[in-house]
Amino acid sequence: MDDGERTFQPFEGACLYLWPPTPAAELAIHRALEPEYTLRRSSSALVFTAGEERMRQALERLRRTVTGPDRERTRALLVPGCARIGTDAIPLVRSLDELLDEQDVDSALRVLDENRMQIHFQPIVEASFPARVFGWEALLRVATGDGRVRSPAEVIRSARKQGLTVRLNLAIISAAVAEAVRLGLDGKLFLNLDPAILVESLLPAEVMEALVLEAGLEPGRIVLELLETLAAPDEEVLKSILEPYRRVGFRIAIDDLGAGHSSLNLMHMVRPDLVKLDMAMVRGLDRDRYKATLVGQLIELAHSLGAAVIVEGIEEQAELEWVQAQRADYAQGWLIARPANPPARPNPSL
Ligand code: G
Ligand code: MN
Repeated sequence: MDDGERTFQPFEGACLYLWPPTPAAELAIHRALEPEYTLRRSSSALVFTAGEERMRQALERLRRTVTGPDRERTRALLVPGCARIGTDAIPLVRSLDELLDEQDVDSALRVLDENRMQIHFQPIVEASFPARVFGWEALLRVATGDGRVRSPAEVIRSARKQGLTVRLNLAIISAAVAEAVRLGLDGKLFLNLDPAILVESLLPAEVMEALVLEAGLEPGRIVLELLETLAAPDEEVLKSILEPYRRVGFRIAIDDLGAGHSSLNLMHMVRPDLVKLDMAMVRGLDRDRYKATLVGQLIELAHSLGAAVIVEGIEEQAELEWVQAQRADYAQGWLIARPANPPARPNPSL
């Protein structure tokens, strides 16, 4: 990935070389860029020259209109400063698909290299004493560079595509742990992990343990949130994957329970210490008897299996009251506090 650096140095002007594999792909590229942008033809390539802003717009048009095999099979080379192409350019030629990914603001590689990750924290409180903090969920936010902050979904997707899931997760966890220590946060620290990391054993328990200890945190304070999109292998395999993390003291939570299809199945495979009920389950349940019954039963079910229940996404007083009445253990949501850094303490009027 060393050569990646060169491609997104800020450039004054650049030349984009494209080698479409077929006349149809060539046509798609012409359609994407013309008439606003003019394409030249060099001996074998289509060439487009522009300043930084115009190049960004052109890439955006290509991103929107050139799709599928045309995008994967077109070779592309971006030459900052339009220097003459020599043999040193060979390793920089990639598919148009990869080039568009790399140049995207949400490219995981760019976000990492440009240090645009921020960690926000949202308190998880005791349901019946919302002023009492049980722990904090670390949430990744990405600075766009123009002062705004975005949710990380695109960056996470991009990391998967660019093969950077481990690097991104490691960076998030390290930053979250360091930031929690710097801010002197109390209670548990909830970390969202890409399920693939665990299933493929890409960040072994020993590595995570060392990382946490070196930052100055007790592993017993860490809760790993697993998404139910966990591509669950069979039960025995999953148990043996999770075992080492439990042995070093991490707790396991199932995140977003009720948002997908496999939740109950996952529940029995993971035997979580905590479950987080998805906000879709919670929204408006004080006005919907059917939903209320379902959630009430889920809370009871979790309890009888020995898991504590966190209800997520609480936005209204009535939702919190309902959740208290159902004896959920913990609560999280905008009503209590929004994710922020510096973190916001729970709303004292609850
Ligand atoms: O998948 P997971 O549950 O980890 O996602 C948590 C996301 O939900 C975060 O991005 C957080 O900002 C958001 N969030 C937290 N509390 C609330 C809430 O009360 N309402 C809504 N709509 N979103 C919330
Ligand atoms: Mn979560």
